[in-house]
Amino acid sequence: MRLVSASWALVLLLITAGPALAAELTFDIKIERGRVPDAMRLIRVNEGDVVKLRWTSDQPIVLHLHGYDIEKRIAPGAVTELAFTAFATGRFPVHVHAQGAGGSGRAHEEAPLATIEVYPR
Ligand SMILES: [Cu+2]
Repeated sequence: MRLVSASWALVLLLITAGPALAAELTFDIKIERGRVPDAMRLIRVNEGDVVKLRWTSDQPIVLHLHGYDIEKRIAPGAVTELAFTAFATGRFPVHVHAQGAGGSGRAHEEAPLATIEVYPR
């Protein structure tokens, strides 16, 4: 009588070297008079990264991250975090939405405040 060798199981053992570990990335972004410093206008991350955008602004402003469709109201004097997992690749503009009457305004014709680029892993 022979036992079915367990070695077959070992032969079939797959070592799944998964994709490189996703990073957790934090960006501090300062808005002054509705603008972001040039050095912070393009934010590059990789697919799967956990991205935390920590905004401050000298005036009240509503931001909209397109694609991920996240809207955040930024009040002066406090840090507002906009966090997301970068599951979708591509270029995603951050727009300023008009405040007050009408809710989400149509500010999309203007250049984006910043752009998030998510690269495939
Ligand atoms: Cu928008």
